[in-house]
Order: sequence, then C-alpha cells, then structure tokens
Amino acid sequence: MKSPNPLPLFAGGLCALLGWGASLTSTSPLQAAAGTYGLWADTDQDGLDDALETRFGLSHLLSDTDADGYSDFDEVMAGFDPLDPGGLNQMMGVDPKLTLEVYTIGADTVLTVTFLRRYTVRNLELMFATQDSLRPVNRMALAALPNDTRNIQTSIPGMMATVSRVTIPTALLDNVDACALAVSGELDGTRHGSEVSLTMVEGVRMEYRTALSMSRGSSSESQGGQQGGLFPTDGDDIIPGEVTPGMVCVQELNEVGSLGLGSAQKIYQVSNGYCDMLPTAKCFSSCSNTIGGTIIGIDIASLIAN
Ligand SMILES: [Ca+2]
Ligand SMILES: [Ca+2]
Repeated sequence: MKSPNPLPLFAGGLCALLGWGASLTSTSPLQAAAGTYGLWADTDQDGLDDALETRFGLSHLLSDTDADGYSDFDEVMAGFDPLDPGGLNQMMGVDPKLTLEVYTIGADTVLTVTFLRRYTVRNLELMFATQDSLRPVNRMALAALPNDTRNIQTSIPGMMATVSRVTIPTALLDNVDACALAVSGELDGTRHGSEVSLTMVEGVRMEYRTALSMSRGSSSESQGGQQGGLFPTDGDDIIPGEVTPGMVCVQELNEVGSLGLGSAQKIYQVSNGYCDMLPTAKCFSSCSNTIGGTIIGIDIASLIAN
C-alpha cells in the first residue's frame, strides 16, 4: 500500500477535492488503446454512458438491448437484468434509488450519480475512503469541475430520473492503490446510498463490483465472505496477462478492519481469487496473485444511519 503523497500543488483546490495532494508531473496516466468511448458519450441516449454500457455488457447503440420494451437504463435502475427480457409488469413497485458509477477515459475519470425518485432529492454528499480515512468530498471544489446534469425519461411508473456527471483528473487517484467512493442523499425523504470500490492491479485501475454484473453468469459458489469481480474502469484498457475473455477475476473478501464514521469505512482482504465465467468480462493470468490484497469499501447502511 503506497502512502498518500502530500504534494500541495493545488492547495485548497483540487487537492481539497479528494483530500490529499496529487502531483500531476509524477504520474503515468493510463493509455487509452483505441479511444473507443467519448467522454460523457451516450450514443443511444438512454441515460447510460457508452463506457458504462460496456461495463454491463450492453449495447451502446441500442437503448433496449434485450428488446423487452424497457430501456437498459430503466432496467439497471430498477434492478432487473437488461440482458434478460422481462414481463410487462416488472417495473411496478420499483423503489427510489440513488446510484454511483465511475469510469475512466485516459486522463479523465467520470463520476456519475443517478437519482430515480418521485419527488425530491436533498442533502447529497459524496464520501471518499482510503485505507486510512473516510471523509466528505469538498462540494465547492466538485462544483468547479466540468459537470453535466440531465433528466431522463423513464418507463417506470411515477418515477423521474436525473443523471449528474462530474469529471475529475484521473491523476488525482494515482497516489492510492485502493479506495472507495460513496454517495448518499435523501430521496423522497428517505436516505439512500451507493458505493464504488477501486483497486490497482498490475498498473490497471479495477472496479470491484458485487451488483448486477455478478448476478448472471458466475457459476461458482462463494466459500464465505463477500464475493464480487474486478472490472477495468477504462473500457479501452488492455489488461496485462489477459488470458480468458468472457471470464472475470472473481474475488472473495473477508472484512479485516474498519474505522471512520460509525465504522463505515471497511477494509477487506482478498481471501480467494479465480477466473469464472461472465460474458464481456475480463480475467488475467495473475488473478490468483491478488489473494492477500486489500479492497476498501464504504458500508452505506451504516454511513447513512449516522
Ligand atoms: Ca447509452
Ligand atoms: Ca430492456
């Protein structure tokens, strides 16, 4: 685990955004291979950016990949599988949701916060956790960065959706091996939240996902603890030693520590790592070498209870 590098190049500005110093001159930004995805690009205009559609194994050209009448965005927000056609009534009774997604395109990293609600959104807060701390992201610094907010038409009865994106320099994340981001806020008067865990594997920033992506295709049973898979945050990244296209590097985690607000910051150690089937995923020859590594998480339930 590298230590945060306290170089105050942007004292009070971008440094304050994520809570530590970042040296833009000493970093090595990831190289985008073919530039497949444009920043904020949402070619089929369904509310999911192209880079996120790829993460979920969806078509960025078709707003309704499985042609069941519900857009990919609606299905992802409602918690249904956008690759499995559903019944006509599946969108009834969907709850308000707040989600956070992260993707990287070379020197830019996009944080996407999506609200699905009937009425109001209040008291939004973005949190950032490393091995050593959990702290709120500076709201003023966040607002000064390139950002975009749009409303999305949904087919979910009574629900409105808003997608809000902000672009941060990828270099801000280069001094940490493992970190987590979380968003929380009040939707229709009730607190909701979402978190993303990021970790570096052989120079590539990977996202640890438990939801959606792992709900289909993974055939192995967990041996205990939390189970999820590693996905590159940059869809153009070539994974070193990628050996089995269509498989994902599955990680089994055991909680080994916590601190921060009400113990909301969690430290997990990888107890098992192996390749398993998952269409559109990637696995790499050193998957099992990640055993013993650390993944940082934010316990949303305890965070929003504080
Ligand atoms: Ca889209
Ligand atoms: Ca669909």
